[in-house]
Amino acid sequence: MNAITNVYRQSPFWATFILIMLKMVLFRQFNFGTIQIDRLLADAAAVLVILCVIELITTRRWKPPVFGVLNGLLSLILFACTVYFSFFGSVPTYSALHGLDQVGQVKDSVESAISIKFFVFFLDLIVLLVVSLVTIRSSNRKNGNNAAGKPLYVGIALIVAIGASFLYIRQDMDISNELVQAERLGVLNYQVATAINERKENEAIKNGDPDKTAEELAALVNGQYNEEATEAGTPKLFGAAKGKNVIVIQLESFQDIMVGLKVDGQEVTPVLNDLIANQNSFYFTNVFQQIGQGNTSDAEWNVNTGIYPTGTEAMSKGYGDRAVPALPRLLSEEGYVTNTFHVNDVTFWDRNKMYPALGFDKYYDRPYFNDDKFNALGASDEEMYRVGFQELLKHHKEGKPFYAQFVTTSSHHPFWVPEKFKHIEIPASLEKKQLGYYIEATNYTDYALGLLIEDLKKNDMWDDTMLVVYGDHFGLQTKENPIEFVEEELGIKYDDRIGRFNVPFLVHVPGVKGESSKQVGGQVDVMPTVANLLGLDLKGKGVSVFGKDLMNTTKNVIGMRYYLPTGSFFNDDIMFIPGKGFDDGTAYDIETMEPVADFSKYRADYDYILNLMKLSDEYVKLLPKR
Ligand code: GP9
Ligand code: MN
Repeated sequence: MNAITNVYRQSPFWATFILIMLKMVLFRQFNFGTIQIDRLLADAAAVLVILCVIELITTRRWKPPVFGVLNGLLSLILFACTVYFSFFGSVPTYSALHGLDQVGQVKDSVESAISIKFFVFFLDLIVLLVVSLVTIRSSNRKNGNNAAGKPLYVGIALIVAIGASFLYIRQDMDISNELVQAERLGVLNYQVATAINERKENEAIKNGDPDKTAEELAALVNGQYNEEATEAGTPKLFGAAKGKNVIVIQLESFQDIMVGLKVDGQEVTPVLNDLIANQNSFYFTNVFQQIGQGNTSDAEWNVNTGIYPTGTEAMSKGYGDRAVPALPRLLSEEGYVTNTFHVNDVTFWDRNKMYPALGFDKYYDRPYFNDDKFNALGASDEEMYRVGFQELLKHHKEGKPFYAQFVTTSSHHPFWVPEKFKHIEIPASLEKKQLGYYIEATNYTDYALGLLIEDLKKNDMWDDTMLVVYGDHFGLQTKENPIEFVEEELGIKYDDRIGRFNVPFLVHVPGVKGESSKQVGGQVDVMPTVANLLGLDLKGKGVSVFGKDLMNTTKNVIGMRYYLPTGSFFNDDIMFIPGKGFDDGTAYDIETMEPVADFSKYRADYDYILNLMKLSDEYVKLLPKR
């Protein structure tokens, strides 16, 4: 024991360096699955910068404990980043710290992302702590209060390490794929690269002009992807729901695979199935999630604004101080009452800022609902609809058209449905499995929606109301639901990207015969689609959107970031994920989900989507403050 203490006391710098580098190796293995020596050198440079600074500013006596604390801090960062990676599939940047206050509420989800092996990051610390406690009394305390030793060498090492880090960062600065960039630079240098890029972007935007951005957007879209702009006349179904009430339902963690699925002969989504098969709804089977760091709240943002989440922060947090030309704001101007309903606290994900930013007149959150203790987020979906419907009925009786959004939560991870709320029997093979819980939860969500529809019908409101339904994001974690297992249990074709990111999108327009469509789309397409049906002339109002009206689209490209690296897109044929750039990327056929070897003809789509998302970021950053 004394030997360990002595080694550590003699050279806390080197001991810490070696220990942290071992953890960097582990970090790469856990997250990237590979360890390359040249990449470890990038880590080493960054670690040396930190250690040299500490070495220079700490007196000898304090070095052992200070290096110990530093080791602890870095270990905690590596541990947290690994847990985050296992849940989101990306390396977090410093901006994810904003979300820390939310962690308590999604405790169950965080716990499920922690694997016992991740605790190995703390093993040495435990050993060091125990050993130093045991030997502390017997240690001779001849370490005086000297200044740091050999400052010249340390200074030179610091300059070399900063220089090396700088060179690494400069070389990989422009890689748009965050995952590749993080892997190449290492977790620490990656933070620096992100900060530099963000600063550059903000500088450029400070001198930006919203009209110029709108012009560039029009040129980009008209140049390549806007066939409706070249056609004469009004778009198809323009104003088909003009003056109607609008109810927009966001289904929590709802994947499209659940729609139409049967288990043991029972329909999992009888209500949605009925809307599609018997009630003439439009149903888009190839729509994909596009949320960023704000998760559920970002989906609310996407569908109301048609603007991409920047991915670097929750839109509610970053842009809650703006006046966004979103559907609620535009419809308020048309005389609509605009309400949103969500059983959780409105402060969760800063919705208290986002809702006014989107232009909602009023929000209904936790205090408005009787807590029937459905799950950690609060009351059940049926309680949300019960309260919400009473409000809508009032508007109806007062003759006011309304735009109402409902954000469901009953199918939130970990998908446990209290016994008395269950409406489906899952097969024995799925008992106590996440997939089994997921079926029960999505089935309940569907059931509760059915209650709202019944209320609307009973009160003669159904024929005056357009209903829009979509999913916010995936629910099934791949770790707990291996692809073969899902395919075998559900008897479907599935994969963990195309299949997992595919969410339902349905629109029921009273008196209009809808149909199912394979047209590819994303959540940013919801706003222009709904606007067209309501007869809102976005262009005429000077509103820019970054999605397309799916009723008038036959060619589409939508971008995804955060859950996939920037530059990833879905078009009508493939899902594409870039490597360092386009050429070393990978593509999968949307229909078969099989790899596509030659994707060279889609290069223009890659350039287009990078440009489009850049313009979207510019546009949102230039939006006026409220
Ligand atoms: C509920 C919601 C949580 O308030 O924000 O959903 P998540 O973002 O964890 O999917
Ligand atoms: Mn969600």
